[in-house]
Formats: sequence, C-alpha cells, structure tokens
Amino acid sequence: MKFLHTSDLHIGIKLYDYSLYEDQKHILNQIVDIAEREDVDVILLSGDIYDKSVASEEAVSLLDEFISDIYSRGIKVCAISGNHDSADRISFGDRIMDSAGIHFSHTYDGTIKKVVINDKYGDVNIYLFPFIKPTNVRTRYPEDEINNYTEAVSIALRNTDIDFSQRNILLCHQYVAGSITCDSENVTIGGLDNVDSEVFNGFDYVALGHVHSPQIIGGNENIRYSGTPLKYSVSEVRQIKSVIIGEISQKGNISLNKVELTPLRDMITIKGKLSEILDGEFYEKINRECYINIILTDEEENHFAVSEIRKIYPRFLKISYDNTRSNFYSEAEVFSDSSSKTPLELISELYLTQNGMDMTPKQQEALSAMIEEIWEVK
Ligand SMILES: [Mn+2]
Repeated sequence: MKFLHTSDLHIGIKLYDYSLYEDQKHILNQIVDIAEREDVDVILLSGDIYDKSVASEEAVSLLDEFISDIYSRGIKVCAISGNHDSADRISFGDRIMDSAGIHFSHTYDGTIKKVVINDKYGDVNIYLFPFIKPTNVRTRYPEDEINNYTEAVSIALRNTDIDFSQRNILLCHQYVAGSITCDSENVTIGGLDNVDSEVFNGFDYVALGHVHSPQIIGGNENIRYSGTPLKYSVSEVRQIKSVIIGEISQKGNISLNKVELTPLRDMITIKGKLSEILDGEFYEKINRECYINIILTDEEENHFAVSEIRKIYPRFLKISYDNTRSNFYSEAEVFSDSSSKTPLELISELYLTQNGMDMTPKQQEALSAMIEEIWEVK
C-alpha cells in the first residue's frame, strides 16, 4: 500500500494580502500529478485543509476541484480537520463520500473514523483523528482524568479499538513535543498544547499536520510532519517544501521518501542598500515574479522605500533593516527567548517589572484560571 502524505494546505490563505489562489491551484495540481506518477493508493491530508473555518467560495471550489481530480485518477483520499478548519463543515457529506473512496473525518464524538485499505498483505487501517482540544475528549469520557493535550490524545486513542498486530496509520493534527515551529502557525506560548510522542507507540506511521516545517519527531522516522506545500511566512523562506511518499508492505516494513515541490512563484530574500536594489543592474538578475522579502542595510531608514520598491518588485512582502540599530536591539535582552516560558511566567515577569513586586498568591490563582480558560489547557 502506497500513500502520499501532505498537510496544512490552508486553502484560501493570503500572504501579506496577496491572494495565493494561482499558487495553490498550481501546487495542488502538482501533488495530484506526483500521486499518479508514484502510483499511490491514497493521499493523506493531515488537517488545516482550509485557512479559515468559514472558507471563501473560491477556496471551497478549489478544494472541490482538487478532490475531484484525485478521484478521477482512481486515487483515494483520507483527510482530517485541523485547528483552522471547522470540524463540522469538513465532515459535510462524509458518509456519502466514503463510498467513493473520499474519506473526511467526522467531528470528534468519542470515536475515530477508520478507513481500511486492502493489499496482498491484508488490511491497512487508517485512523482519521481530527484536531481536538482536551475539553472535546473530556465531554465524552468524563470519568477519565484529562489535564492536558497528551492525556486527551492518549485517552481518545485508548478508547479506539485498534488491532496493533495489523498495519495502522494515524492522521493527527497536534503539536508534538520537540517539534520546531515557524511564524505561520498559531503558537501557544509555553507549549501548553504539546503532545508527548509516546502516545503514538504502536502505529506503523503517524501522518502529522499542524507544524509547517517538514520534520521527523523524536528521531522516529515513522512519526512525521510533512510540512506545508507552500511557504506561508517569511520565516520559511529557506525551506524546500515537499510531500512524503510512503510504502508499507508487511507489518513493520515501511519505506519513506520526500518528493520536492516546485512552486509557481518562489519566496526569496534580497539584501542590500536601497539604492542598490532599485538599480537595474541588480534587479534584472532577480526573478521579480517571486514573493520577495527585503532586508535593507542602509543606516538611515527611508520612509519612501515602500513605494519605490513596489514599483520594481510587484510581490514584495516586507522590509526589515540590518544595520547598527537593528543589531543593537537584537543583541539586547528585550528579545530574550520567551518561547520556553509559560504564559503565567511571562505575565508574572511583566507584573514585577511594572509594579516592582510579585503578584500575590490570590492574583496568581486568578490568572492561572484565566489562562486555562483561554487556552483550554484543562
Ligand atoms: Mn496549519
């Protein structure tokens, strides 16, 4: 059984106000072509199908075209909803489409949809586990103690009838502890929504979505984020996007390969003085169809830079400066690493700075309750 794993399509997303419709159409066509060329049985879409829970008409019709194209080439689809999707809207018509080999997850109701694909070695079970918050699992299993995302995912899986002597693939859209994030995700400060990768023990392959950089988790080749098919933030400018092609024969025998994707328009960074990058000799060597991130090295910040740059680079994304001043600030402690601190620690530090004293235990308690409510950590 052969599969193609991708995730975080974010159909309908805008990049600094630029519509990516043409870019997404191009990359989705390419994914279907790769799937056909590699002769895969199924395409796995690990969540964040759309960018918005109420997707635009244009986004819906693009997904419709994509799915119909896959279907017409005799390939199956297994897809789950991510945190950007509406689980209910993604599940529309799922029971009817199942018979066509197009499988979408249903809203989490205490059960996880199982799709079986058969080959000469027997059954491969594919579990479509949509993005969940602990509260979604707690409502279904009130007797179980669920204090965090790890316990929520673990209890949801434990309440699923899985025969680990067979071959099993899991689609899941969560932050797995140890993953490296980039700017196009909604990161929860302090990693409150981290899931420990041990909850996935026993699966032959875990097709992850949520994190936008392709990566292997905890040194286990079989637990992977495919990453997005396109660069959705400047922090991804140096990445090469890809899809994963996997082939599973007997139990425990799986081979995985990356196939690189070629975007319609790439995202690149150019760096120099404003006068240089506005000079024909410089810009004629640049593919100005690209989405361009600009770093200016001028000591003086020029307020007319944007309008001048826009005339030459129609898809420029943003300007930042690399000069004595920016270097001074990046070395200063004001930008000390905040990602490893919990929201409570960060707010406590701010309180101390502003008030010259620590919060009282009562204040801390009230703040903790608010944090738990906002992030639904419990
Ligand atoms: Mn995403």
